[in-house]
This record gives sequence, C-alpha cells and structure tokens, in this order.
Amino acid sequence: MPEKNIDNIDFEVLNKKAISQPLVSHIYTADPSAHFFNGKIYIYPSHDIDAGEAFDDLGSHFAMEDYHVLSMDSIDSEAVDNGIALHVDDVPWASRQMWAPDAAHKDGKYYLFFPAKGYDEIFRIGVAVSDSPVGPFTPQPEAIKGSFSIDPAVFQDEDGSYYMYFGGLWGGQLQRWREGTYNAEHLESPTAHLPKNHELALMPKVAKMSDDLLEFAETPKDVVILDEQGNPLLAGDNEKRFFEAAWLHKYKGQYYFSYSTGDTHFICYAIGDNPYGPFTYKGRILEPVVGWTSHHSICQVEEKWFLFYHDSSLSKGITHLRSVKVSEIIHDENGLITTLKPYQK
Ligand code: FUB
Repeated sequence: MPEKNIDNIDFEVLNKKAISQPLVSHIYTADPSAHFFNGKIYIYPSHDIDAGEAFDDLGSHFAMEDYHVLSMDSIDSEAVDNGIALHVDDVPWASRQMWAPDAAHKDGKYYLFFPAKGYDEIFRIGVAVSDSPVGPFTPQPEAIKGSFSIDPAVFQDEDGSYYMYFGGLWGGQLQRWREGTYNAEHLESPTAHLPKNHELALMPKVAKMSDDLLEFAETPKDVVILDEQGNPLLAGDNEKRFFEAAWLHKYKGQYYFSYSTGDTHFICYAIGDNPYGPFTYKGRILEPVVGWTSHHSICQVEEKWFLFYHDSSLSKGITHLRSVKVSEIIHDENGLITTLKPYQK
C-alpha cells in the first residue's frame, strides 16, 4: 500500500478548499456507514488509532480495536460520539483489526456487522445485537457461517429482505478465496492470487440474510459489474473494477452498487435492476481524497441524498488516521450521480 505523495500539500490551503470538514475531531473515524433510523442520522464508522503497527501493503497499520457510533439530530447538527459500542476484547472469535462496519434495524433491534481477523489470521464477518442504535452491542459467539473477507454493507429492500454485500482485495483477502476455500500460500504478499490483467476482475459478494439477520440465508454469489458495452470488468480495468467498500442504495426503483477502486482511489458506481445485479458501470461519485483509502456510504435524509466519506486531512495525510465527512450528492434527471471533487469549494 504505497503512501500517496503528500510532501507538497499545504494542508491549511487544502482544508479551506475542502467541500466539507470532519464531523468529529476528538477521535479519528473512517469507513462511515450512515443510516437514517427513526428520524435521526446514525453513522457506524471504524475508529482509527495509531497502534504503532508498521505500515505495510496488507494494512497491518489499520489495527483498530473498537467501534463508536456517531449520531446527528439533523444533517446540519453536531455529530455526537456515543462512546464504545463494541470492543474486540468482547468478541470471542475476533483477535484484531476491527475494520469497516455497517448496521441494520429490524423489529426494534439493531445489528452491527463487522469484519475482524480471527485467531487464525483470516478475516470473517460478525454480528452484534443491541436494543439501541448506538449500542452497546452484544456479539454473537461465532462469526457468520460462510463469511469471509471484509467491508460488510447490509441493504434493506422495500420487500423487507436484507442483503449483505462484502469483500475487499489485498489485506482484505478476497483474492485468497477464488477457489472457494482460503488459500494460505504466500501470506506475506497482498497481491498473490489476484487475477492477471486480462482475466475477469474479482467481484464482490452478495448474500441474502436469514430472517433473524444473524446468518446468511444462501451461499454468497458474485456481484457482477459490467462495463458500458455489457462485458464484465477485467482485472486490468484498474480505474473501474471493485477493490473494497461495497455499498447499495436504491433510487427510483433502481439499485446502485457503489464501491472503492482501492489503489486507484475512486468511489465509483454501477446500476442494476435487482439486488443481485448485474450492475452496469456508470461513473465516479468521488474523486481521490487525501489518504490512501477511500470508503463511503450513501444515505437518504428526508428529500436529500448524502455521501458520507473520509479523508486524512485532519491528520495531515496519515493514511490510517482518517476523519468522517459528509456532502450532499445529486442524482440528475437521468438518475446519474454528479461527481464530487473533495477539495474544490
Ligand atoms: O479501515 C480499514 C480498511 O480500510 C477498510 O476496511 C477498507 O475499506 C479501507 O477503508
């Protein structure tokens, strides 16, 4: 994970030009999954810390230990930090690296979905349950059966079905599951087992959730992303293919699958007519931010739509110390999303 060059950035100037400012600055937060539950905005971010881990291409420096839920009474109000919602020490199966979470609400209960490494060094996805949207959450004793990799995003469809989208390359280990089981060869290499440029890109996964939201109701399937000509994206389509940070929102009956292109630093989207896809690539939602990663969510708050995202402007470019931000996005008359430039007020 090579650092982007930040030597020439004047952060004072950049922060003045930024289209939005960090929602909180007393802690570092990242990977925001935002939801509008019961008339309030809840943001489920990663809680970035500097744990002193060396920087590497497997993301070992993302050594997060807990989650804090942020809440906002309205989009213009201050974000409140509701304290620790879940700590890795309380999750029996998880050893470290509490990465990007998401949440869902069903029948008066709130569900926090989160990836973490098990004691076998393999990323799995767990669930924790609470009566409150801000926790504390009680984890299930085991990870979700059949789960793997990172970055869960749970979408509730209008018919009451819930689907989990997930996956992430390099340190997120998706490429190690190409044959259906975990490939532990060349563990030190983040890029071993990736497809060659002319091969099909690795696709994120989707699975319908069980009624109690604690398990998958089916074996995860590929989320196929097509190019504008209707062909599945290739691994060499670096500026368009999926890397991590899956998200799904529905706008005017269409399903929008959005994601990060990782090492090329874009947030892109593709549109389909059902939750499984295929989804056709449509363009970029967000140009690169300061910091290596880009990770977002899209949330409707009353009549408007908002992009929650992060950057490393507050930490002056430190990749694993990020801050959550929000900016309105526009779907034009054809349903296409206008690209945001993060530093062009
Ligand atoms: O926060 C750790 C990882 O960085 C997330 O899981 C990825 O999406 C990237 O943002």
